[in-house]
Amino acid sequence: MDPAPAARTYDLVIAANRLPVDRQVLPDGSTEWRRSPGGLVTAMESVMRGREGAWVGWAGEAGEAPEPFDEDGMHLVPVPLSAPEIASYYEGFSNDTLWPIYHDVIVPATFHRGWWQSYREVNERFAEAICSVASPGARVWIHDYQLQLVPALVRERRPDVRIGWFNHIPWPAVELFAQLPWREHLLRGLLGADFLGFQRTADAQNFIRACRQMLHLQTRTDTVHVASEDGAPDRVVRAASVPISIDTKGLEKLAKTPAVRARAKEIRASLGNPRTLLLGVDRLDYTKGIRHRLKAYEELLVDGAFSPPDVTFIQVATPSRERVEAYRRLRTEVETTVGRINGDHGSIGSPAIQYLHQSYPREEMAALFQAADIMLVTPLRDGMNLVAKEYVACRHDLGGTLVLSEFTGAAHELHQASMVNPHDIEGMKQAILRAVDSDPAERRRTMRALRRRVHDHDVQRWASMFLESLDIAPRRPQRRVRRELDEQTEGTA
Ligand code: GDG
Repeated sequence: MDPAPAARTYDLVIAANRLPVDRQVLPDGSTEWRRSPGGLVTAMESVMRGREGAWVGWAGEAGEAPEPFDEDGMHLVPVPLSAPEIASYYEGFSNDTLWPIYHDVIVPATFHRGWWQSYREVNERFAEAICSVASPGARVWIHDYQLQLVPALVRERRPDVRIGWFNHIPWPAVELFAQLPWREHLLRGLLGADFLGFQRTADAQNFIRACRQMLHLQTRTDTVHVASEDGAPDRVVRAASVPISIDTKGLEKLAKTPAVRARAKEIRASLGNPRTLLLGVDRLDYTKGIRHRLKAYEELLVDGAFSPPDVTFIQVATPSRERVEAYRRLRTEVETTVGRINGDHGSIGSPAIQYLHQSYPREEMAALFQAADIMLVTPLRDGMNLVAKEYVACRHDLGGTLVLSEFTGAAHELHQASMVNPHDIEGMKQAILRAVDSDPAERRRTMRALRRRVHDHDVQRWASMFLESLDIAPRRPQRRVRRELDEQTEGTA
């Protein structure tokens, strides 16, 4: 860790709820920062290479934040969060108010005015931190639903910078968004940006519709016209889809290593070399459709369609948001169901389902993907779902079948997957049975087509497309557009 000069500024500033590092305690009690392995970090590495970049985010621990520091060519600016703020801004407003609303209210959203107050305060703090490190005319790229007020807060302070925001999760239908008591504030916060990126065109369109219906702003296909309030010129904000992806080459390289290949074989052997191995990999989140998937699997066992050890199922459910009540309830439900399935259908040495409430290194995930014949990705709603793309990237052998929910962003790209509606349990059972009996030549053809898509559209391409869209986004209404808007106004007056 190198101390950084205090007043340095940067041409590219990334802001996300979390910094891309975790503090590790070493055996001698000292601590060091380690780069976290997520896709966002990899994507940003590729855009930051050769550039001077800063990253603003929470360091992951309550209380005072460490001083800014340089790590692997990136300037990291920790934003402090107190323990009550973690409960109100992060677990509360972000994960118990916004998350359910933006995911079709699969569970009811909780509204607390105190949480909103805290969300505003933390967003202010992020905006301050961004402005302190942004060079004149810098590009500022803000990530996700935790920071929706930041674009306008940065613009107020720094009209010279270009501001982009990317939403990793869906944008809900207007009727659902309308439930939020603070809906206008959130829209106004985002409209401080020049460019807003979404996973799907439908998400961008939902946002534009919300601006039209709730703020009565004029909109065109993919732009919102923001009229000036204080004599400043009118602005135009563009909202469009830029679907995120994975570091395809990096993951494929890992999946091809002898160690990962050997581990994939070992996993299958340890399960008694089943004819068919099913796999689910998710954060333990109610949006991921884990309960629906288990129901389909259990019914197939009850029907006698197959039985272990001939067919078996590994479900990795990475611990997530364990202090939020809806997540605790989900864990109890999933674990009760897994217990029942194993009790009814397992035998000594061959459980019907291997349930793992743990997180694993990347190598182990790549081995699991390679070992699995059928990958079950069945969310009820998901912005993209990177697991689906990761499975495809790891199948350099062209083996395996991807069963994919139509309610994921990934379904809009991975057309050749076996599509399912997770609410239709019967349909899901049929899709699993078709995958079990599928023709190997057809499977290879399908996997080849899926792999082409994931190769051509990787995370590096996503990041450069986002920044390009930010650079070319129109800031002012073009004359022709302005004339048309004026005509529309006259027409409606
Ligand atoms: C949000 C949106 C959107 C999971 N367990 C382990 C592990 N993982 C990795 C997966 C994958 C990532 O975590 C999860 O990404 P997803 O896309 O599946 O889902 P969210 O966490 O909900 O992410 C989502 C995404 O943002 C990006 O924009 O796609 O829609 O909800 O990469 O592999 N990785 C390791 N060990 C684990 O145990 N190493």
